[in-house]
Amino acid sequence: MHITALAGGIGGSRFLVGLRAALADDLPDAQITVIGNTGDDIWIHGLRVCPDLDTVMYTLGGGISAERGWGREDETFTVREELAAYGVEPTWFGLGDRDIATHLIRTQSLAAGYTLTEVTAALCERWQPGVRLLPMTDGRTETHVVVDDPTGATAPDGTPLRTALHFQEWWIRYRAQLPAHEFVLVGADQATPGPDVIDAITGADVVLLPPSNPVVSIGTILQVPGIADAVRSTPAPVVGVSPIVGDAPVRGMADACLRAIGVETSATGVALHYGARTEGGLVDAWVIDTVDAERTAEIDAAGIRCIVAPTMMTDEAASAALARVCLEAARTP
Ligand code: FO1
Repeated sequence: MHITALAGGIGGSRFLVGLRAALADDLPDAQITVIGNTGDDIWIHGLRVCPDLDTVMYTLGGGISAERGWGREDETFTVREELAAYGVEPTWFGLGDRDIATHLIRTQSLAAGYTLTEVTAALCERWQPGVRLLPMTDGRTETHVVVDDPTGATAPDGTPLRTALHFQEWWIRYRAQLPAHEFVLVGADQATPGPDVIDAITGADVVLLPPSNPVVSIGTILQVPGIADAVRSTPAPVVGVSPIVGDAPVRGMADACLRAIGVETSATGVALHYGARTEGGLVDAWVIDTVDAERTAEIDAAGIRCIVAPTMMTDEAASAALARVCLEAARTP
């Protein structure tokens, strides 16, 4: 059985840990392919950093910092401190000493002509995540966020000037507190899906949309030409999990992202944003948390089969239970 999941960073990785555990018990021969978001990728001090790929790899490989949800456990930041002592920017990016080894290998391998898909597979040889991790594209793409200029600069008529920040600067330096006017995936129009990405979606037995950020993680993956159409057309059932519980994201700042694209921050808002596959959208079924149970009828009315279940992934068992709910939803037409 082949299961393919589009995943971003921390929320997606937690779900994947549960999916892997559920399948190990229920379907030990099942294979999981993860299509990872590369819109967060950034050049930092000459190193190519791929936050969402690394979060999936480290989390499933057992090397993640449980406290932060990103980067390596037992991490130190000596190089970062030394760079700051030289006055080298950016100082706001938490570049960890252990993490640098990953970025050095990736940067050197890319410079030698290997693709990001090949480099990711090579890095996963060490971490053995138990899934095949595919970058959404091998092309260079970066999510940039259009905001009012943080310096307060204005045009002669007094209107605020707008500037585009790399997503990481908006997310880390400004904690997503600068209202985003627009998210732009730079390079999207030239991007092509990584090798095996489309096959992994159209050839899957189940396609899952974990509770990653629907705008800058899942949404970014869907912007690579061909991927959204593959999800719309795959013969496999497509099951998504709401990243919003109550009227707030479980973690991160998905609400800041949803507001920017005019989507209501609710389990219903995101479901309608993805749309029902029977209406040309992306999902057949949508798992919402028990606190949102009263939204079932409005989601069903949109042509999306709504399933109510606990979606807070407080530990691996909870994540596995959620994954089982998704797999069950995929089995029942
Ligand atoms: N997130 C932060 O909030 N602060 C950081 O300094 C930071 C550094 C960092 C370094 C490597 C990496 O792989 C991830 C890192 N993240 C940091 C998380 C990252 O910004 C997010 O995980 C994703 O880009 C959004 O999901």
